[in-house]
Amino acid sequence: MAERGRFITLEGGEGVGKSTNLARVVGWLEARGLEVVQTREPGGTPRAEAIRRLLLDPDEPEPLDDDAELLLVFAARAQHLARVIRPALARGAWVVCDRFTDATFAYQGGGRGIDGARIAELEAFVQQGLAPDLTLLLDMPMTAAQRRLDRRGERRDRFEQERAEFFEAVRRAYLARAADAPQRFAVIDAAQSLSAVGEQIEAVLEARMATWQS
Ligand code: Z5A
Repeated sequence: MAERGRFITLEGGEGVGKSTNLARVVGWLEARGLEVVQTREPGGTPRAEAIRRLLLDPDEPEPLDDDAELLLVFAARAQHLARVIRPALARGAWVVCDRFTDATFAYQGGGRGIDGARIAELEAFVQQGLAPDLTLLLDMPMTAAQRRLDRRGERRDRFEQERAEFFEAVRRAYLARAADAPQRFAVIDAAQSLSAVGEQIEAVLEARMATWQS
């Protein structure tokens, strides 16, 4: 086994199956005797979860300024890193996180149109060089993912109420990031059946584990 904990993130648009497959990743790692911390962004600590509620609340009538949204995302991340992610990695645990900074580049960058260089400045300030070891990008056409969410029937949060163009821009931004960092990213075809998606993910984990152990 690797000597230090690894940091794995799951990314992608709404309804692509991040939460569903996160459980599979955690189970796969735990079956190999690893201590795994399962977490999510925005959130992962009580204060960061409070910021998540501010970000997602669809009922707050006051519009949220794009820069304020960006800073709230990074405030939650700073708390999450300090209280959960860094301590876990330091003691050798593996961290599996539902979304991280690639979501900021996709949603606040691609979706809202904030300059990527400004996001990168905050990334450097908050993360001090810490980055995921592996990012599983679950990719599929947004219309099909929306149908999954429609079937689930839950109330839409503030992001989920955005227009189709917003989600197309988010998807393009994710794919551009994956193309820029092919060593870190694995792009998963999330339109396939649950078992086929799971098999793709396990194949990636097998291959990465072999690299990390060598
Ligand atoms: N956000 C941001 O703007 N900036 C940031 O930096 C960060 C986040 C970190 C909350 O994220 C919001 O925060 C998010 C971006 C913003 N925007 N939104 N909305 P979130 O991760 O909590 O929200 P989400 O993406 O909407 O989660 P989700 O709707 O739960 O999607 P999911 O986790 O990818 O999907 P799922 O729950 O696993 O699956 C959805 C349904 O499809 C469910 O009924 C499954 O049973 C079903 N499913 C899953 N896989 C399959 C397959 N393969 N076939 C058939 N059905 C399937």
